[in-house]
Amino acid sequence: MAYRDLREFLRALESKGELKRIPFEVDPVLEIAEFADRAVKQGGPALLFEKPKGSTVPVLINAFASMRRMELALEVSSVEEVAARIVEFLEMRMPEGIIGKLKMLPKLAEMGAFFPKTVGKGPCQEVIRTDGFSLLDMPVLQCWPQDAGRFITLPLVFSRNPDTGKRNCGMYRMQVFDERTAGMHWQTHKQGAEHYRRSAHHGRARMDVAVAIGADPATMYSAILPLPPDLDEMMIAGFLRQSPVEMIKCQTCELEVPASAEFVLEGYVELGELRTEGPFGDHTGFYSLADEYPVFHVTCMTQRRDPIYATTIVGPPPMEDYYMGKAIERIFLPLMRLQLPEVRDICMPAEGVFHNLILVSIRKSYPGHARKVMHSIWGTGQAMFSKVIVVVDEDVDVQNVREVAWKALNNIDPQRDIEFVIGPVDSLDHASRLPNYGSKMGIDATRKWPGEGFARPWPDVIEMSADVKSRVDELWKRVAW
Ligand SMILES: Cc1cc2nc3c(=O)[nH]c(=O)nc-3n(C[C@H](O)[C@H](O)[C@H](O)COP(=O)(O)O)c2cc1C
Ligand SMILES: [Mn+2]
Repeated sequence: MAYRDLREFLRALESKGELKRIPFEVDPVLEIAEFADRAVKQGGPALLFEKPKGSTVPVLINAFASMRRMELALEVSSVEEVAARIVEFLEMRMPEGIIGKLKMLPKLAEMGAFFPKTVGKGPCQEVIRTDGFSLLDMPVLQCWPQDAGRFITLPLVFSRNPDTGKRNCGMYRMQVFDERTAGMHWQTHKQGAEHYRRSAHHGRARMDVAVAIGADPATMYSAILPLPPDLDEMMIAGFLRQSPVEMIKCQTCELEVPASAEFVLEGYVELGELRTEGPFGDHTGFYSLADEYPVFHVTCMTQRRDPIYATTIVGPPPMEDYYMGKAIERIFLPLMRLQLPEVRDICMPAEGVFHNLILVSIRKSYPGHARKVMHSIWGTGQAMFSKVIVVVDEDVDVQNVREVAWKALNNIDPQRDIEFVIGPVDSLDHASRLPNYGSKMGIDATRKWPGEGFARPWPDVIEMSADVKSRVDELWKRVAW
């Protein structure tokens, strides 16, 4: 049964021993972040701060910060189950004959259950304020010492594509500037930024934006998924939770938000109005530099009567977002394999902070195959940001970073096997020659073939023969260690 809202998820975490309540006062300025960092590094539970200094609203952090909690969030025993469900749908074809078609009906009905549903009433509007509210009514964290201020770190930012009318929901952090305005940190490649550009193109003065904070976990999680433009995150959230997301109309703008949200900020960005945002201690483990971003003006704040404030911190890995990203890696592998069936597995190690390193194993079938895979990854959605791609043969376990380092470093002739390309890079890359533009590197660490001009024999990896191993298994028992 899908969680109705954040608090149902919280109860599930608590019943599984995955939540710790902190009953004493802790400061949302830096102190909560230090608790969260230590907890995640020690494999600790989610934390609920019942008395954040200066606020009556409890703070939830690290709710997704382990594979176990990701599984609880998505109500699966392994995130691979989500991948398997996706494969099942992708393989679904209209069967022959009337009986076959009848058998399909339950599946199609299940699909209908994904589409979001509009409701007239919802807990997120138990309290509605168009005046007399402040963003600082929420216990918004300052995460790191050099941060420019307090940042809302888990917001679900809703906007509409003015060309197609399609909704988007992305997670873009928001720096609180004052009681009614915040920075809108949608990076240039993200859908919110594209809607902003399209709105400007249409000569509009303003673009409506609504932000939900805290909802059922599948809905929250859908905001970070690297989906194609115009694919509704709320539909995918419905697929993940196997129940429609209930959406409610905003009070002051033409957008809808999840009815179960804890807080909703309704408002707009003024086209052309920019303000300095950052620095912010980012998920690269470095501060992202201050830059110009649009300003979000809040016209109305709605909330539950007894809201919980959901947040996270990012910083030196691994942090909570590593686990959210690891689940993306697992869930999106079957989708990647639709386009690239030769891909056996992929791994984005924590130290690579997603965009810096992707390890890919392939079943190599023709000369230059590894390079084709690299270019395909650079040409696919947010995988375009991959700064370093290492392609290995299918007998290398990419989940084992030490094995990849050992085999890949043996297998390369650097001048021959490393390829540089120029193109878009992640906005958070602080080393690129220009913001958002720089070079990327592909390493072909597969065995080289004669068809690739490699005439020498290729050696085998050293391995003991099976019969000797089993004989020594017996003898081994006679050695007293
Ligand atoms: C905790 C967290 C914070 C994030 N903050 C930002 C951000 O400030 N700006 C941004 O562009 N992307 C941020 N992201 C990544 C986006 O949410 C992600 O790229 C998403 O797929 C964008 O959705 P879109 O394709 O609909 O724009 C963040 C992700 C997480 C998990
Ligand atoms: Mn999107």
